[in-house]
Amino acid sequence: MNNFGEDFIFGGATAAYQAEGATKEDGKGPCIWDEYLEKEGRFTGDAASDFYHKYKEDLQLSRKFGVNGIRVSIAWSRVIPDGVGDINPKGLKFYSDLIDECIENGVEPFVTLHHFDTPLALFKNGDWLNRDNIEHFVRFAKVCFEALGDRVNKWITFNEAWAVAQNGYIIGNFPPSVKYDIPKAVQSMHNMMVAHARVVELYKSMNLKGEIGIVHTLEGKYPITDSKEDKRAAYLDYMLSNKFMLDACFKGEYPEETKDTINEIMTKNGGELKVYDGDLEVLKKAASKIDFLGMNYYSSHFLKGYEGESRIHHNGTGEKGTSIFALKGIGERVNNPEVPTTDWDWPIYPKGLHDMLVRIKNEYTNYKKIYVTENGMGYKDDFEDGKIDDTPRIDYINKHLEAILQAKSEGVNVKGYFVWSLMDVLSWSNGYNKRYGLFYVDFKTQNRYAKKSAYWFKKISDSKALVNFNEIEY
Ligand code: BGP
Repeated sequence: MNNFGEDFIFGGATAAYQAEGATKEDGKGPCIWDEYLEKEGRFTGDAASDFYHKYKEDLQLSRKFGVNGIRVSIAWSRVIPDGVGDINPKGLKFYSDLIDECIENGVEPFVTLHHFDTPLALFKNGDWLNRDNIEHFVRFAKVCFEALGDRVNKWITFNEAWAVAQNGYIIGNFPPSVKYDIPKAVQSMHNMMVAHARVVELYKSMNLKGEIGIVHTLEGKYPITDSKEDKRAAYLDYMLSNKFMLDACFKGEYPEETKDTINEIMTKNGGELKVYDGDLEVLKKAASKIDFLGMNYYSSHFLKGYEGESRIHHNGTGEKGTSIFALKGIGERVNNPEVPTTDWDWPIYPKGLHDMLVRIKNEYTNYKKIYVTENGMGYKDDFEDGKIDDTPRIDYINKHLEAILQAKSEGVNVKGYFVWSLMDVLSWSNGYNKRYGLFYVDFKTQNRYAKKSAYWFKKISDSKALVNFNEIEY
């Protein structure tokens, strides 16, 4: 199969905090990242890619380069500055204008409600470990549905609950910078799954014309050898990072095997999962109503059995080969010499995308459709007089698109692909030198320049099929 289909979305993804800038403008309240990045002192999100002021230009560029879908997220603290109180009309107006501009340019908006940026006060209250925040989130969602639900047809509750949990409580490279606390990570994931389910319920009760789903980051987990220990490590990592949440969203329960395995991991790490009265009923109802799965895919991991204490070094600078990742009670992620990696040590493994898509189709037979909502390659682009030849990125995306076509030919219903990112944006734990965009952003002037990948992407979008990138004139 070489054709993606007439209605396939060829999109570009962004997120509010990474793109908008204007962190203190027009009544926006603070989110946790303002305080966290200031304390860290390496870079800030104050200007980011200035999408708040330049979104029209970005959407015109999208149209010009065949990008017919965009992921944007709504900054909760732009709409409700302290997360719980008064609504900020200027915040809502910004998103309303943005949506109108998307529609005018023929770029379908996929709108995420939570992309890592919990309002500061609620974050300090415990973020997703505080169950009261579920209610506040449902109210925020209602405000957004009421204001934009007439025009937005694709809603996403959460972006990557696993990243929120893993980075905040296990790796410690996201606020609140806790390390190795697997029990907190699992509890916050469960609470987010309940919040997700409540918002799905709410949306369906409002009889709006659109669809609602969730975005998970789904990384393949492969044993590095055929040994029993390595296979077990891959299995445990898969359970914790992928299956726990997929079961919550698409089965509406934690089947015995998932429950037992998660409990085993929790016990080894000195904790216990608390499932509150009514949680499972809420999950069950939403599982029958969810319209799509958004899947972010960058990488897969190769696992080795590991019996020691947790040990992690996060490579947040692009110094190749510096990563360490071993988790107590699970396993160790190791280098596979046959698989290339990015400068940030992310294995480049398109087969993992294919395998995961097929696995979803086989294990969650009630899934309706999948959008690959993020995929792309972090790269230190060279800017040569406005020319950015990013052939390695093109090669990366091309291979992942091939994997999607392969999965489609095996019957997986994939309806769209979003490059992370539309233009260069802030990278949460790396700053501005880890670029992903189809459009280069000069962060001093905020000028945009189309990279070679943008020209190639246009050809694909126009023909709805893969094209040879060696033939792209640039
Ligand atoms: C995903 C996030 C995005 C984006 C991307 C790239 O997890 O949803 O927001 O940041 O990863 O990650 P990074 O910027 O760390 O390279």
